[in-house]
Amino acid sequence: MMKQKLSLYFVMGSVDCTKDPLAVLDEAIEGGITMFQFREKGKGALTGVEKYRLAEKLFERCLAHNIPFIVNDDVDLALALQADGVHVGQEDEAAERVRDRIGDRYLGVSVHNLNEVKQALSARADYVGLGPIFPTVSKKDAKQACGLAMIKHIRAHEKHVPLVAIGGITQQTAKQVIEAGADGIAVISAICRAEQIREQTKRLYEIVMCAKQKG
Ligand code: TZP
Ligand code: MG
Repeated sequence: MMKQKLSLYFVMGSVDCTKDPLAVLDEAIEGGITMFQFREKGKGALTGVEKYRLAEKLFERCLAHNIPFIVNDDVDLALALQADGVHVGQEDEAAERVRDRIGDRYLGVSVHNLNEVKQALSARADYVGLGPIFPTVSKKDAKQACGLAMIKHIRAHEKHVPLVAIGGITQQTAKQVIEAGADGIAVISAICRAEQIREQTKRLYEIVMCAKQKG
């Protein structure tokens, strides 16, 4: 169930978009995304009531299409909206505490190595997000790219953990990422910066699904 939802995980905030975020999300949904994360971060990011209003509208779109709506690093916002879940990084509110606050909503945790995967699992995370796999333009403070080898390493030791890979993943690399053992790909720019969002999203979806079927 979770592994299916992670197949094509779209991460986005207003800063990532060159056009209306609602239009971007609509096209991405038409293209076949299976999960969405509202990540309102970086220079020029919305805050307060503006952030809340945008989140509310994006959530509405996801609800209408049965796409899980996850909030990055803002438990209060997730609870206020009754969102489907929360995603936190290693420097954010501790995963155990987030789990206690959100009950059985989805909990995702960003990880960079096997040790962090084990910690996330003991904090009762539903999935882990591993990355950056490749260099990324979308996260200023991203750690060094860990490569496909880290996916293989984690999968060798944690056979069942729902794992989504993130960071610099494109149509050219999606297949290798799945073959290395990821259950899905999480992308910002491969969708946000696509000239034809619906078409490019559809192509990504096909690549992931095809690779997963073979695995
Ligand atoms: N965490 C690790 S890399 C990254 C995040 C949020 C950014 C991914 O964006 P892109 O454009 O798909 O490389
Ligand atoms: Mg964070």
